[in-house]
Amino acid sequence: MAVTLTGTFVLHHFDWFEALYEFSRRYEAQSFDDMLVIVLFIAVGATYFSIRRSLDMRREYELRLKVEGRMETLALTDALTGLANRRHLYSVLKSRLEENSAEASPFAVCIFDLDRFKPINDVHGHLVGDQLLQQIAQRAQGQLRSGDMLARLGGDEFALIVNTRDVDEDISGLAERLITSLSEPFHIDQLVCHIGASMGIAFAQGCASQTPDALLQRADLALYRAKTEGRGTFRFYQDAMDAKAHERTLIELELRSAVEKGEIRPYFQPLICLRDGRIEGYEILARWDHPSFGLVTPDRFITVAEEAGLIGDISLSLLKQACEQARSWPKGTYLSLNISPVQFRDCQLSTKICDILDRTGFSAACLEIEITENALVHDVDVARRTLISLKARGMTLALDDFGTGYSSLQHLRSLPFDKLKIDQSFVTSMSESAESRKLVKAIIAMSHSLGLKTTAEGIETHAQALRLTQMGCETGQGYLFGKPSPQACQILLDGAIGAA
Ligand code: G
Ligand code: G
Ligand code: MN
Repeated sequence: MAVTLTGTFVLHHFDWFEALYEFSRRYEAQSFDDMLVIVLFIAVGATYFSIRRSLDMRREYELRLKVEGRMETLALTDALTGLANRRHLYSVLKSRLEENSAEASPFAVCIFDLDRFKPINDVHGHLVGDQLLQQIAQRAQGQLRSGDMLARLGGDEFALIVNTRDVDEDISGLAERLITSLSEPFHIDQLVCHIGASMGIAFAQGCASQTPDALLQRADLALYRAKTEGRGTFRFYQDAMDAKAHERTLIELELRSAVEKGEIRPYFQPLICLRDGRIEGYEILARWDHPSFGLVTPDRFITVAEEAGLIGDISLSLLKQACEQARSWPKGTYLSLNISPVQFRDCQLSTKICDILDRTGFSAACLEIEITENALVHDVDVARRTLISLKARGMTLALDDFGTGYSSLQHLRSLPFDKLKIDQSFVTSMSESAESRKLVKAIIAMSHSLGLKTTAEGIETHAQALRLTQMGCETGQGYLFGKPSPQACQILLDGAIGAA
């Protein structure tokens, strides 16, 4: 039946009836049966080809669907780990935030990033780094509850959508579990890698602007806090962090023009010879005299300046101003300048400092450079090169805040330091703790045996000054002798040290 119908349709549609008539006239001699066989043959053929064509089209369509689906999956997947990527996370966050708030199930976003991943990648190569990231993804995935979503944002940064039972469910347990599991060693071939993770957490509920960006930014702020407060830990977002980030942005904006306007000025804190109470020099301490913020202390702007790449200019500007002011000081009075670890990356540092000394006529022999221990941690070879170059030009080198950072005694022996500044935390605790007194005594003895002089920071009482003098400490600094001030105080401090 179908064959007949199709045959009739084809014959009609393509005017083959006429052709057939012509054909039958021409071949009247042939029998009707033969004709019918031919017609049927044509109909069957046409049917066969149309079915085949429609099957082909259907296969092509399915293939296209499959390829499109695969491309969509690829676009939402991180190729290395197979986790969701940033785009996927965004779209999930967006749709969850758009859910009607009454029905929406509460959730939190965690961002974590790895501690000590970069050195492994740098030292052992990207292949090892890639394998490590894959193992991390697997291990982190193993800590999640079903329905939670793990994504890789890029590099060593991951994000997590955690479903919470109620708006203020405590998810510290999960955060702790995850961080602990990532701090267990990873094995890659023969290699054992120790890394760790820091995490920032923000709850979707209570986030005023309900956008993925706002939520991720909150988790990021909390992560930043976790990292600055010791790594290997987690922090929940708090509104105060937003205010702090806002202040930071404001400070960075203002800081750029502050150097040119001369708003960052040197303050001077006296360094006292403990033997005779005379001022031997001054530490240069930065102060920002801002027209509306007032006097800004370095703890609020030095880190910003370091991150914004402004610390080099600030430091050199302070040195220039200080050298100019020092022209009227007694000969031989020295200046002590703090150099940030960031400045060590500038291989022109010692040349730039010498240019200022030449221009202002200040002697290199009267310039002391203070470096914190952390400057030596990042790249001790770069630090060594700069230190040797500064020393070769006649400057003195002091290791600042000794005892608070990560330096090893090896650094003290192998780098050309002249002086060690004992951190004020030791000096402060000397009065109550016999242990601290022993420690300070040991530090001074060790410095002397290495041929280094010592300065004690944060001296506030006569008793401290006296004790340090008896222990053989050469130089003292602290509120007892003078706070940082915009003018160098040219007074003799006879008697300040009491019985010394
Ligand atoms: O000045 P204060 O007295 O508040 O100093 C706080 C901290 O800021 C100290 O650790 C000091 O070393 C640092 N600091 C002060 N001035 C400078 C500077 O010019 N450069 C750098 N790198 N650190 C500074
Ligand atoms: O560069 P350094 O970290 O050493 O800077 C010295 C810091 O110690 C500055 O912030 C300075 O204002 C502060 N300071 C200096 N003397 C004293 C002191 O006697 N007591 C206290 N509490 N702080 C001091
Ligand atoms: Mn200092």
